Amino acid sequence: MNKISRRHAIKTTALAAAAVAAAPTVFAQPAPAPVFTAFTLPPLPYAADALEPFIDAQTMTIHHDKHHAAYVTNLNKAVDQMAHDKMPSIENLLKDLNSVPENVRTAVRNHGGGHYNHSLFWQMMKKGGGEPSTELVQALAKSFGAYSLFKQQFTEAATKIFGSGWAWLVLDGKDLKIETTPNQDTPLSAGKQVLLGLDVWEHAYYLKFQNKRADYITSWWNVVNWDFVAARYAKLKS
Ligand code: MN3
Repeated sequence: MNKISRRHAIKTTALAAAAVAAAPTVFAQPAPAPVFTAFTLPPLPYAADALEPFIDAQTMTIHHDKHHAAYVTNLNKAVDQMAHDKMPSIENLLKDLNSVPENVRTAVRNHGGGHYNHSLFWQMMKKGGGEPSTELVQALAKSFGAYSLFKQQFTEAATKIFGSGWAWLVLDGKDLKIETTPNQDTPLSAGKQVLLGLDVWEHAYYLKFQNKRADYITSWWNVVNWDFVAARYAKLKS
């Protein structure tokens, strides 16, 4: 091969190779954006119909599979804009919202709060409910006058929440208190530990109870997982 034809051959080969390399990109689909999954949806700790007839299966399914799932998805979208290598736990994100970058702080507050509150809420209920431990009954009596008065005051607080929010039994230092928060705000962001919480967003009861929040609350007392509450109290009070 003389010099010119060799150069031509090299050029032709190079062009062909470039064409082959370029060809797939003509038909390639854009790669989907990577899905960031720092946080995942925990499964319900029981079957969706386990709390029937007090909380219906359809509400549980939609509440967990759609509402809670959406909080997780939107929380992941928000924190995807933060440094991935030192992602705090959900507890630490919510405990110190001021340290969350301002551009995602509201999203973390809303969706992170939604994820955290619901993750606890599923565990705060169980089939068969039960009664608080003796230790917890005594602690509730000391703070609220009697266990029955605690239930009465908690019910009243939950009933009176205007719009969407939560009623809580919290541990504030060593004190038991009843509090409410709007939206998905969590007492953890105010330095308090949650022992028991009740979701009074309409999505938690509307299918079965429609506008009758009071009936939902009355029904919910039958499925409170007092073992879980007592275990949290024992762990967090010290
Ligand atoms: Mn909810």
